[in-house]
Amino acid sequence: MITLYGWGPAFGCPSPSPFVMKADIQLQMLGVDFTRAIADLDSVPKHKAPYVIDDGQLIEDSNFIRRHFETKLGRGLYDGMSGRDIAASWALERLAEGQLVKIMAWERWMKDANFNKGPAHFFDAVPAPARADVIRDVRQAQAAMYAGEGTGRFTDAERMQLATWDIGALALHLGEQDFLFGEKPTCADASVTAVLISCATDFFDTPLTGLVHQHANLVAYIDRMKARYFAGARWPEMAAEPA
Ligand SMILES: N[C@@H](CCC(=O)N[C@@H](CS)C(=O)NCC(=O)O)C(=O)O
Repeated sequence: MITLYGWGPAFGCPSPSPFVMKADIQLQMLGVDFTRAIADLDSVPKHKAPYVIDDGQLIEDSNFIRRHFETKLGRGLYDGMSGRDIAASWALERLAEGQLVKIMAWERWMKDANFNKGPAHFFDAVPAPARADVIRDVRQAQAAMYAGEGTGRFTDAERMQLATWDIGALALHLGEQDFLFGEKPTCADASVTAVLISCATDFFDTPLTGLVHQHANLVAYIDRMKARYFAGARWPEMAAEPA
């Protein structure tokens, strides 16, 4: 029995977490038969989702989930790709989930209006008397983290300039193709789509939505990937929330 732990639809996206979307897509790409369940972050050492339990074995982190099943199944998401395309694939993944995702998360967590309508609800289960303090502490820790790694030191305009370059590079690479490396989806499509969906949602008030929608090819690509991988995805009701 294989279970992917994460969270289902929220914020106008198939999951509030791009990493959960990525792992979900990659498991489907690999042909893994799995079910979905709500994550309990306190139950896992890294305190992050996605994680998978495969017949009692815990695998944390989307990249290691992918590696676990590639090893187990003896087939991989790079199969058939040239070395040059594999290198480009990894670079595109890192651009999306190492850079652009930080700007997306900053928009959700650091802008009060966005936070209040979105991530604040992750804390609805915290007893009311403690909730405001918990939220304040978590957001202060997030702000310190963003300041430390640099995203928080840019002005809004600078952050959006960086996002414009990131999103523009993804649009240029995709071009007229259906998927990043041609007619069939490959590894990086999972990660890139997950982050683009997270940026493009109109649930939040952020320039990122418009930056993605400026590129008709990206909008069509997102729709294509959503129809292929999320039309039939079934999640249980949220019973635990990310922190
Ligand atoms: N590198 C991890 C990133 C996972 C991640 O950042 N997950 C977030 C949700 S998007 C999370 O669980 N955050 C909870 C926390 O940091 O406490 C992966 O690829 O799986």
